[in-house]
Amino acid sequence: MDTHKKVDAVVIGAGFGGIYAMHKLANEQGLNVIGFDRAHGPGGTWYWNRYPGALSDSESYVYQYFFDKELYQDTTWENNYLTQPEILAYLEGVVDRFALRQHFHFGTGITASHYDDATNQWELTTDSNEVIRATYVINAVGLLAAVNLPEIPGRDTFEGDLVHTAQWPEELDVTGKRVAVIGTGSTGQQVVTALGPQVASLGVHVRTPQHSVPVGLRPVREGEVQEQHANFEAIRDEVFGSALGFGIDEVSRSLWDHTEEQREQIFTEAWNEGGGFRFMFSTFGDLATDEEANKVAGKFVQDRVNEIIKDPETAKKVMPSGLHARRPLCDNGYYNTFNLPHVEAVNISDTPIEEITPTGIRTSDGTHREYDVIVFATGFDAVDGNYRRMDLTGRNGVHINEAWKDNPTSYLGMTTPGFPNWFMVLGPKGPFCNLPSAIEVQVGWISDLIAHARQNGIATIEPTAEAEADWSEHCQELAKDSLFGRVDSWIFGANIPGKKPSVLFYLGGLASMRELLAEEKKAGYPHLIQSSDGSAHKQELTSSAV
Ligand code: FAD
Ligand code: NA7
Repeated sequence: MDTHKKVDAVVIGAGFGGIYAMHKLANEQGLNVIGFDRAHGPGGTWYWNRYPGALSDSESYVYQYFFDKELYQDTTWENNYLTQPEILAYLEGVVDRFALRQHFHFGTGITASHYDDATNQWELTTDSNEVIRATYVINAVGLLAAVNLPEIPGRDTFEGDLVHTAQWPEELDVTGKRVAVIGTGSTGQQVVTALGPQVASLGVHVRTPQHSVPVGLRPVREGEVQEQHANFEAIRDEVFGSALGFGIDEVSRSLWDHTEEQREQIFTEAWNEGGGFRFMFSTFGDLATDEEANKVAGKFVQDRVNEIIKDPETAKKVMPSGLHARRPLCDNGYYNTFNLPHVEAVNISDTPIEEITPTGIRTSDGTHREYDVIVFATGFDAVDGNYRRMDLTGRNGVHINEAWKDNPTSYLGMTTPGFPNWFMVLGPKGPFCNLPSAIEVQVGWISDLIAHARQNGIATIEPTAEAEADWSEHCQELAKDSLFGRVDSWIFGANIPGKKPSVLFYLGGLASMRELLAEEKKAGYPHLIQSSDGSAHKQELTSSAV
């Protein structure tokens, strides 16, 4: 690549978001676009998360692109959920099908993005010090892609294999080894369940036990996929016309309008069918907002845990308590894994990890457990993490950390004032739902906006400060009713030491989001500053700064 190459647009990231953005801009609009990903191939989340047991928790028939009917109908799936290799193969196939590989530079990270006020262009620097100038930047950097590797004392002295689940080395074979897993969120539960039968011993380090229900993984029934293919339009309309996009019934009935027997029956049916979002949103409409109703659901899960885990002492160590208000989890036999004789639950809330030694982990009760492999299933610096990991400045050299010093924010989850022609896919305060569907909606909107700017001689486009403030307030307002904000999890940025918790999502649902976006577009983007010479926002900044 030439240094100081000039292109119309740069796409950062080659997951669901970056791939579709590239297709829209390069193929449909014919722009000159370069894409970058520090991964050595496409796939994003599904390139990186190769840990054993990695599985979608959106069902196969909705965890897809819907922009192309033939693509949907040419894709098949073996089970009702997708494994990591299947999703990776699918995304690689999409890249080839739409001839997108030629536009991407893999194995290349973007370390800096600076807006140049004089030229209204972005200057991006790669990790090999190449510089690219672009009119537009599309950040599809992932909302669960900035790895969180906690600095546990002694971490780097460990002489065995220490891996994060999102950086799982393909050659790592844990068969017959002594393995520790730290973290029991969605990922921890999947990796524990997969490794349990394979390893010599497994120490599961549990800090906050979470509620989990069965995923209900099963092979597709005969004719099921063909039927889904045939119903493409109906499925697409249901997904994009719903709040969550998960293809589940989103019920509004209250738990309190049902007898105890009815509740038990409804929960049992959902438990038997499987799926975390189904258990939370298809049983009763008030589990995410009514604390007492939520506790009833939580108690149902606790009762199942007590039934499944044979040793009561072990059950206690992994027993969820408190609100069932994190991202709803589902598993493929997680609780059952603790019945294996060589699997030990270590409650590190009672006895925190004191240090990692060259040969194992020492907890505060003085116990030292020896391990060959330590797996960090410790999650991500979610949503804004990857933005803050770049040296990123907008107008007048204002750094993203300064712009987002109170909280990471946006207008409509995609744009932010002072960062003209700069777009985020799944940025802060975007929809909380089945994410490929959110991505399709957002990328479509961004692409239309760029087309609008080009057709109308608009040099720069960015939201007004007022629009962003209103959007932020709206998101806060919607989040107020949700119990999810009352527990510490990545959904509210409350999983990283030192990170200030904040509202990171728009909880109004995908369908409402689509309506808002359509209105904004139809009205000619009234909340965006559209400038023919790039100067409009400077005036806006001056007046709002006073
Ligand atoms: P990603 O797929 O995360 O891709 C972002 C890419 O950007 C990465 O490859 C990264 O390397 C690259 N990148 C970031 N910064 C830079 C930089 N500075 N320079 C160069 N490259 C950069 N969502 C669901 O809706 N349903 C599910 O069932 C589901 N399961 C999940 C399971 C796991 C284990 C995880 C981790 C996430 C899951 N998700 C799920 C969320 C998932 O991340 C999204 O569904 C989707 O894959 C996000 O796509 P994306 O393109 O926005 O980001
Ligand atoms: P999560 O859901 O953030 O889970 C991370 C887990 O790691 C959780 O159990 C944490 O315990 C634990 N953790 C984090 N830091 C530490 C330290 N320092 N010590 C011990 N334990 C720690 O991440 P996942 O990858 O499982 O899932 C993220 C999303 O990806 C998921 O929702 C799906 O959408 C896919 P804690 O709860 O903080 O006590």
